[in-house]
Amino acid sequence: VNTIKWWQKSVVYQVYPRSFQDTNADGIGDIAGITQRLDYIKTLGANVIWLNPIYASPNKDNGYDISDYDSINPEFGTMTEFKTLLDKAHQLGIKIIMDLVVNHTSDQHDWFIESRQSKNSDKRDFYIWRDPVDGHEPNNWGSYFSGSAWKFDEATGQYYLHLFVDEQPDLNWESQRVRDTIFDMMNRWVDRGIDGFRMDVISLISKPDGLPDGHIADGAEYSNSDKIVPNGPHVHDYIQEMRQKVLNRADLITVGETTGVNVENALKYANLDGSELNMVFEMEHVSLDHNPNPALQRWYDQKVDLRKLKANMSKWQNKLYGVAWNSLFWGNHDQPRAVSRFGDDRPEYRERSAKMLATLLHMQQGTPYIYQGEELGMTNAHFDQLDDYDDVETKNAYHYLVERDHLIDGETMMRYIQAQSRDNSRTPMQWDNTNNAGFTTGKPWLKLNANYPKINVTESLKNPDSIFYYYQKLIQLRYNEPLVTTGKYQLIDEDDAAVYAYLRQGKDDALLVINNFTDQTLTRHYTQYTDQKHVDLLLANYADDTGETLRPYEARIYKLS
Ligand code: TEU
Ligand code: CA
Repeated sequence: VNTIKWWQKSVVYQVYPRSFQDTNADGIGDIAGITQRLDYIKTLGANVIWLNPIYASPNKDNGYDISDYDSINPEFGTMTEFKTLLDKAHQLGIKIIMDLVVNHTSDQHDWFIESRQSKNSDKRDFYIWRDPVDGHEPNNWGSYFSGSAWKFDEATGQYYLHLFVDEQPDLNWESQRVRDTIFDMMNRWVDRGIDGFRMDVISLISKPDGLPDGHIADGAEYSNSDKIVPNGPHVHDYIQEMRQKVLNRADLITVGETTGVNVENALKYANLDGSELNMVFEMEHVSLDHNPNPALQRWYDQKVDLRKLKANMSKWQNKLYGVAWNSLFWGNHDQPRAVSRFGDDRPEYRERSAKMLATLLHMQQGTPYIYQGEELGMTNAHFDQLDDYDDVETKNAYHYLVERDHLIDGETMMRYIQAQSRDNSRTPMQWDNTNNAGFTTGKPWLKLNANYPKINVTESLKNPDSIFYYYQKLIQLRYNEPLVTTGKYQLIDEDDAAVYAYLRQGKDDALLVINNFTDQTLTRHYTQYTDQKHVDLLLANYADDTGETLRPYEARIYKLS
């Protein structure tokens, strides 16, 4: 029997520093702003914060292109300010985990600058260089952000691999020197007192032997790297080595962002035997609503069929039970806003459906992650001009799919961008109804969502019935009710396309969680589970209990004993 670890009972709040709180009127959120708002996160009840990258970076991909792992990007502040943030968080009982981006660096990192100088450079093998094949790219891999994953470098007549933008060259993890350099860097962060790492695309660090071509979908120019690169032959060796050389030094929380991972891979990455990471971010449940045309990947605007979502989430709940651990999330800085995507952001349903989604997710087994503003029910940006978007993935996709390859017309693409763009979740945090929502007194780096006068922290804290306070209760329930952590998951009625109901079974008790995923009033009987039981309503998103009648987006948690 596994003993419960602190990170299994934790709730993580994700802060996207750029968009959280600006304190010096430059329109960019900063570290001092996070420190200022720690009390807010404490009030919500999360006990861990994950910070998106705050390291030195030319910002070709908002900090995911790092030019110096040991310094703080001046636009966010200084190392001293970071230490203050860490100390104050610790005083409040909040841990801080850092984003670790080591699949690639910035092309402005010293290592790459040196690497590209000559074929004999001391750092040449820090990156993945290949000769042209028949005058073009070494293979047909596409970048996650459109176009080829290879860039030709005139200076030495070779291509380098970049799975993301050109300015994000991939590191060569096959080199022991690269690995040790990274592990040393991680150790310096552990020494600075941080509490863990969220490891960016860690499933991509080991490339398949021989870098073989992938399949090219109809209409596409390059193969989808996500189908060929993830979970390479040495990835588990590398992570186990990291465990030995870094992670075992402290009681850290580690979460691997594992694009392209399935349950079988996750059993290794996130095994409870402690040999690799604590948990993963898997992408399956946030890919079910992607375009059926593989050439268009995420770009689409249809909602997921609830039966598919149930089948997928249930698979993860069941197969990891007792052997591995998962994280639970609806959104992050790469995903659209949860309430707009999985719920219903029309004014009459927004709050109810946001609470329903939270119930559905937070009562599952795993460690929940709340993305900033989710606890307010912040919605997609609904920008209608391409110019209002900043995200490189979005801009590149428009350029390639519409302008270059003519796979889709501009109007349709704008609809897809409104549904799927990463900027939907990157608009500044909505604190109050003053100018720019209290995020900045300057010009914000990205436009705010126009609904901030209504949807903001001040409003939420005034209203005892707000989404915020509902999240607060869910978090307390996780801390106080062991079944939330340990109960065995059991899906009820997989064919029900409107209601997502499940049990978390204990030895003599259980939780029954019921979620109406629609705007309809429905009738459902769960008496076979409640018969002969003492039934307690622990939490619900309507004030009264109408029994077998489920109102639009109604969510209930019962304790059966
Ligand atoms: O994202 C990795 C990733 O593969 C996807 O989530 C991707 O961003 C997109 O959603 C695919 O459609 C991580 C970071 O979270 C992201 O912000 C970075 O841009 C990326 O890695 C590169 O570092
Ligand atoms: Ca600032």
